[in-house]
Amino acid sequence: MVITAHAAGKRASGGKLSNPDRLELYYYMRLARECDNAILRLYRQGKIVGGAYTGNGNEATAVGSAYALEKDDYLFPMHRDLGAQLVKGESLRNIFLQQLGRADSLTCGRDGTGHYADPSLRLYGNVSHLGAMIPMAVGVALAVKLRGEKAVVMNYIGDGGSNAGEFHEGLNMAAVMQLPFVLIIENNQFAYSTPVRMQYAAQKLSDRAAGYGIPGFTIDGTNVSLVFETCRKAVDRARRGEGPTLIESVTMRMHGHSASDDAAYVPAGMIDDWRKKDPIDRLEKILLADHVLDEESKKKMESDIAAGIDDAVARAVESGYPSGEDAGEGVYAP
Ligand SMILES: Cc1ncc(C[n+]2csc(CCOP(=O)(O)OP(=O)(O)O)c2C)c(N)n1
Ligand SMILES: [Mg+2]
Repeated sequence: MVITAHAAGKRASGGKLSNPDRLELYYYMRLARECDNAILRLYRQGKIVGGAYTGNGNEATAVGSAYALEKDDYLFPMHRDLGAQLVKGESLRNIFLQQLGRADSLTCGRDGTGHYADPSLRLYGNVSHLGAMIPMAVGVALAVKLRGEKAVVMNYIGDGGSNAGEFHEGLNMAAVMQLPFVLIIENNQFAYSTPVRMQYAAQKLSDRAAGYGIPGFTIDGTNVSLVFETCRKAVDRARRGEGPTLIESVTMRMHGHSASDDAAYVPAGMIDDWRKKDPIDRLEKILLADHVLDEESKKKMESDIAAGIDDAVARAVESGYPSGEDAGEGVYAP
């Protein structure tokens, strides 16, 4: 199965998902989940530097949204969006070097998790302070417009992060200046231990869009085709110069906030209920029924994914940490 031949820019022409597109979406969702599982294993082995955060349950949102982007578009992912980074072209090598804090990583071992940028892919990984990335990403959208580029900026925020003040400042500016910006709220029912009913009084987070004079949508974030189609329309609109769109993608955070959180505060049965809507299982059932996937090609894909991850992990484990002097370089102002 040749997945990588289906490169960015050749996807879903005419805004429609072909069978190879759907197979590729499935591949990236599985790849993201297996990367997350590998990160959790490394965390339990004491090899991860810092915390470990997974996007389990968020794969359709992360993968389906980034799939709507072209090569020259900008991606500003949050901590559940490994799938979006993979779609944008980030390598397993870079991902595991970064998670393991190695000198050869994109941050030269000076930071862990998703706090890194890969300018060669126009990918700018998450700013830890919730909300702070939105005005930054909007600033890039402004630069794109001033330079007359045709690129679009896609940015993500959690349900919790969407209540930070910068959400308003950023989105308002993007709307008033008609910037090529798409903001996706990943509503995964919790912000750490705080359930959504204690976070906002609105019925839907997309209702906020009306206050900015922009389109807003609330969608089932476990349906990857729907996520893609909604995001593609928003991306096309942004590229035409018609301004931003707000998309609330409704999912469930299937793991604790991080690997150190057992999520004991999640009501009994809630995880089991959401597991019935697992985004990967949902697409798998459809692809099997449509004969786009069969058991043999599924097994081959699984073993290819496992081999790719094992290789990237082994190579990252073998590579060195930065020296003490180098680890602090650029971290503190002189
Ligand atoms: C301004 C700010 N406050 C608090 C934190 C600590 N913190 C990091 S992630 C998080 C929860 C975020 O919840 P949400 O935005 O819903 O995203 P999720 O983790 O659920 O995907 C908190 C409180 C932070 N990073 N920045
Ligand atoms: Mg959340």
